[in-house]
Amino acid sequence: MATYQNIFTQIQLKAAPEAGVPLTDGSEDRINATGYSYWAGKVGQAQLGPLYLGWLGMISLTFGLAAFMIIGLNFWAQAGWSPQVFMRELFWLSLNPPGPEYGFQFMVPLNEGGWFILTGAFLTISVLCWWTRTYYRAKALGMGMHIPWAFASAIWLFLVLGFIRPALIGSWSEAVPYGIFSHLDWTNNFSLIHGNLFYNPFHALSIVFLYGSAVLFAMHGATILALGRYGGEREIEQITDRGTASERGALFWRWTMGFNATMESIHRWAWWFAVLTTLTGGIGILLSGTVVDNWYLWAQEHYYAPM
Ligand code: 07D
Repeated sequence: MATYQNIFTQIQLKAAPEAGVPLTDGSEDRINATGYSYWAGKVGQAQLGPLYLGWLGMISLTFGLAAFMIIGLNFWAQAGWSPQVFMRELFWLSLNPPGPEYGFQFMVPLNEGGWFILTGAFLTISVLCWWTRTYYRAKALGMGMHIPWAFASAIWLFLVLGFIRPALIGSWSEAVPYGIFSHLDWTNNFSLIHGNLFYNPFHALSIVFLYGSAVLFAMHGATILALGRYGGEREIEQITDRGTASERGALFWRWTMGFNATMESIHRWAWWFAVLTTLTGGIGILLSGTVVDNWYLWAQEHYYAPM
C-alpha cells in the first residue's frame, strides 16, 4: 500500500494506453498520440496524452505565442539586434505602456506604447480562450466548474492590473510593463506612490490567503502522505469508514489543534483560500488611485496607523 502512486513509487504500470471516456460533445479534437515517461511516472502518471487541443486551444496558443514574440522582438530591437546584449540585458529589458500623454487612447504609435497595447490585447485573447477551454473541457467530462471559477479569479487580478484600473484612471501608463525587473520596479513604485501598500487592507487579506494557501497545502499534503501506509490517498472512499487513514488524520488534527476539516471540506478550504488571494488582491489594486490615493493616510484616518 505504501508504494501506491507516490513519489517513492517503485512499480510503474505500463499497459495499453488509457484513452479516457468517449467525448460527449460531438467534437473530435482529441490528439490520440500517447507515450510513456519514466521520470513523469516517478512523480505522477507515467502515461502522457491524449491531448485535447481544439479550436480554443489553437487560438489561445497562437495569440499567446504572438504576444510572446512581440515582447521578445521589442527586446531584441532594444538590444540593437545583438545576441550578446540581449542575453546580458534580458532581465532589464522592458516593453512599456504608452506615456500619460496618450491617456487611454487605443491608437498609439507602435514604438511609443502601441506594441504594448497590442500585446495586452493578444495576451487577453489568449488567456480568455484558455479559460473557455477549461470551461468546456470540464463540462465535457461532467465535472463541476471549480477549475474555471478559480482560474477566473486569477484572470480578474490580471485584468485589473493591465486593463480595468488603467481604464478607470484613464491612462495606459498605469498598466504593468512587460519585463522582469521593470515589473518588479512597477510593483515597488505602486506601493510607494500609494503610501505603502501594506496599509491597504485588501493587500493584507490577499497575503493572508496566499500564505494561508501555502500552510493549508502543507498541512493537507503532509497529512495524506503520513497516512499513505493506510491508503490515505484514497481520501474520499474513507470519509465514513471508522479506524481508517481518514479517521486517524482527523483525530491527529483534533488532538493537536482541537478541530479537523473533513476529507471533503479541506479541499473547499484550499479552493477558497486560493481563489480569495487574487479576488481580494484585485479589489485592493482597483481601489488604489481610484477611491484611495494614499493608504498610509487612510490608515491614519481609520486609527490603525500612528499619527
Ligand atoms: C499576478 C494575476 C494572475 C495572472 C494570470 C496570468 C500569462 C503569461 C506571458 C508575458 C499572482 C496571466 C499571464 C498567462 C504571461 C507572457 C509571454 C497573480 C497574478 C492570469 N506583498 N503587491 C500581492 C506580498 C509588497 C504589490 C499579491 C507579500 C510591498 C502590488 C500578494 C509581501 C510592495 C501588488 C502579495 C508583499 C507590494 C501586490 C499577489 C511581503 C512593493 C499587486 C497575489 C512579505 C514591493 C498584487 C493587492 C498573487 C495584489 C500584490 C504578497 C509586499 C506591492 C498577496 C507576501 C509592500 C503592487 N502582494 N507588495 O497571487 O493583488 O499574484 O495586491 O513583503 O498587484 Mg505585495
